[in-house]
Amino acid sequence: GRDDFRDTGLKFPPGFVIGSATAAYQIEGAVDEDGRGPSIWDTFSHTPGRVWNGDTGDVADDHYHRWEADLDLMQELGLESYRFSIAWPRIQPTGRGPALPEGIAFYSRLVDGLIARGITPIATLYHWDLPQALEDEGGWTVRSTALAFAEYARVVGEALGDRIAVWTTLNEPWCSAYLGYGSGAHAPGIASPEAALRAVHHLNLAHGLAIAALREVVTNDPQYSITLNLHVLRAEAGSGESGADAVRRIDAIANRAFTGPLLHGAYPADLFEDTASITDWSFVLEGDLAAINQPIDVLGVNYYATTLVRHWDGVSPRSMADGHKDVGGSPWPGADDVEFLPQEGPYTAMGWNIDPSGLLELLLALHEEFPSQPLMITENGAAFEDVVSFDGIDGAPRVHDPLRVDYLQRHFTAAHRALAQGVDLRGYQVWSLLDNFEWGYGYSKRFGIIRVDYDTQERILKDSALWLRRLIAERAIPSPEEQGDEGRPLA
Ligand code: GBH
Repeated sequence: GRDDFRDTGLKFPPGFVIGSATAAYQIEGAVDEDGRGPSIWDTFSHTPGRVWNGDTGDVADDHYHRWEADLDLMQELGLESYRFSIAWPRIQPTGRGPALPEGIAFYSRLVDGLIARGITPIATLYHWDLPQALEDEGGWTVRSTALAFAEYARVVGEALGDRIAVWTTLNEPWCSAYLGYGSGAHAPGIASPEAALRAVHHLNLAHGLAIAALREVVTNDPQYSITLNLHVLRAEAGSGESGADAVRRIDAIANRAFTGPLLHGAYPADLFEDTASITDWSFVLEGDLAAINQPIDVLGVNYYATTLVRHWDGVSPRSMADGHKDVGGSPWPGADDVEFLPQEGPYTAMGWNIDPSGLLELLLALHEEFPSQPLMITENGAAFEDVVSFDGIDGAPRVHDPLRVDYLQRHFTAAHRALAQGVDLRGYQVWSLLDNFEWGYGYSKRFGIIRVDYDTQERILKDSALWLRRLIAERAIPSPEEQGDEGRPLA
């Protein structure tokens, strides 16, 4: 029906690239190998009390050693693209200096392996694993980190710049700035509104400088991009003007703080006003906005859930039901009088509400604000409490994950409706290929379409992986009942 987003049979056009995504620290493991330096996530995860159960990325999915078998799984699923990230500390262990040959070699093999299997490589330069040595100099709160990032982009571009189809500079700078330096829920675990806003700007600057550096060294004709987690904001029903103002406030800090400089060439004036008691933004130097405002070929969009807000009266206990752990700081500098409300279910295992209409709304809004800007869904997916059953061929282990299949079907439907309404949407990367290290939640949350047994490192294709294989093969949304029964364990 039209309302539940459970359409089937919808065809995706040729050129709409369907694949899956991961990030280095979440899957690679091998943190002490081949000269890799420590990152802020090594430090953070090894600090007691920071990550659920004391989990770390030390081993993760052991993808650093199992990359070839993982590429074979991607091929078996027929993935058209694979979005992965490059670990900065494997390339420059201290964040500066020449590229480490072993680090380059790993990603070079990976990229060659993708191309040999007909899979388009989408490379993200930064998915949160800042070299610890740069954090020791101030991390994203200081300008020198943005300059170092441009040098890192250059050395990676020199090595891989003949083979990458899409370069993404940063993954979700919102998380790096506001969870890393504002709330402290993510590495480096700092809780300072001023630090968070400084980080916003230096991340934006890093993006712009990195694109310029890449353009100087790459030899093929790639697409350049950045991936944002834009918030789809809704005001509490009946909250009137104060609700609308709460939306405006969060929209400024969460969304327009990035799309403003990146795509319009300016920070929004209301952001400066809302945060005036925290900073005068004097770290924005002359020329920075021109450097940031590089044309990009595709804007990456990560979408999981919507956000519901209202104005807080300052008296009643303030609700922060936004899925964030209470870690002391706020990820919303300058918005202490906004409340985040619980939303209508159903929910994923993260507690996030499932609402594919939010994805459609986001794509349509972006298309309206930036009509000539191509878009790509660089992450969408869900964690659920998966159960392994032994009802495959010869009692082989299977994972029946109908909730994930339903989640994906409904969000692919939203994407298709956006296409049908004229949005220039270029593709869809499902988060995630493998169960992996879910940041502050450690291994307690499973987002994979492939199950990982963390004792044996065995991979099992979940029903959702088989469903995606069918979608790609037919270029149409299959119904959940049409998944087939081909699941089997793979070593
Ligand atoms: C992405 O972060 C990351 O890129 C990826 O590494 C990660 O594994 C994946 O998603 C799953 O978490 O809090 O209810 O208002 C997403 C982080 C999740 C932060 C959604 C904002 C808003 C929903 N974002 N969250 S809610």
